[in-house]
Amino acid sequence: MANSRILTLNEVIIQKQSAFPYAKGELSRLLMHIGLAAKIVNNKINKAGLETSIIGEVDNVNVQGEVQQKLDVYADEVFSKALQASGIVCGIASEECDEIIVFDDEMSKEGSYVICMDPLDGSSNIDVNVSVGTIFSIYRRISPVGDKVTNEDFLQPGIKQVAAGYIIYGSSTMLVYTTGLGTTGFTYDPSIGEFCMSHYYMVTPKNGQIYSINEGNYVKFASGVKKYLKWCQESDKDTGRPLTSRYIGSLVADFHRNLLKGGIYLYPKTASAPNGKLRLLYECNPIAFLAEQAGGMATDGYGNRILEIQPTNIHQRVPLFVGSKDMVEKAEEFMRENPDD
Ligand code: P6P
Repeated sequence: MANSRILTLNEVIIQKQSAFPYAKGELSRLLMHIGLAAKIVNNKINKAGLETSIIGEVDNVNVQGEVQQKLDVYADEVFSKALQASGIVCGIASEECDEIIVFDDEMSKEGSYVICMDPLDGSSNIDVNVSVGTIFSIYRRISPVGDKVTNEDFLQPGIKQVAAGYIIYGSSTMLVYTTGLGTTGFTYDPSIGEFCMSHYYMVTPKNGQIYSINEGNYVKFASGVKKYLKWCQESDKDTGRPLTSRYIGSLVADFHRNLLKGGIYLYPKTASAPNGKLRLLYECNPIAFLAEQAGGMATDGYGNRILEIQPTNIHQRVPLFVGSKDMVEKAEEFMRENPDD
């Protein structure tokens, strides 16, 4: 029956476009190009274990000071080419590139959108077959159409995002995105080569039993974080504790699990990382947008809503507390009651 047929990513994108009466279809086309790039990268990742030419490191350290994986470079190239081919994107800020990527061909200069992206987040997990992800964040440019894109086009607060999402290359490959009308998930069906809608309107549980943090940094955490973690680990039947610790070391995988089951992901600042590790533009803002659209919450642990932080640098880092609303609020309570030493 027609009404029970699975809807593909492109069909849902077009459907949601109708909610924007003045939409010219550009954002829809852009999201479709992202879906295409995701299929290409997914195909390569699925064979990574077999194609020794694509796993391992390249002889380069990126602007983050992280050794680049071959698949980091590959994913960056695939998404950059697909986005430039869309003719709608005038530039990209990528985790893999020190400076913004300016598309200065005539068609792209007329583009209305800019993209912030982490082409392959958690890529150090590739060689051990752990889930990794691509994260993207879409803004309308603020510089005049026809001019070359500038840094200011990317230094917009997260509340200005027109869309955001991630692809998780896991036991199945999913694309999860929002345009501000809720968070929707699609599962890739390789038999037809399409992302098929599997989670129409994702709502994250208000509370949860999972906390995700790298406890190897425990001694470097602020006292508020330490006391929150101890609270999570104490037994208290009334509040359903102790909670469960789950940490994959891949933001997209940890966030996706917590989004579905309920939970909190924390990457606090430490003495050695005074602004935390995660990047505002292409990790924290898109994840925060998706979390809020699913009823969750995202702050820096100090009462600042991630989406309202004014960026000052395209690779700026901020601490991240994201997930179930009651859990983020509880962690924030410990941070307020135990101000930094
Ligand atoms: P750590 C991967 O490098 C990443 O950016 C996120 O995907 C992940 O959650 C985090 O860093 C892991 O960092 O310091 O715990 O290894």
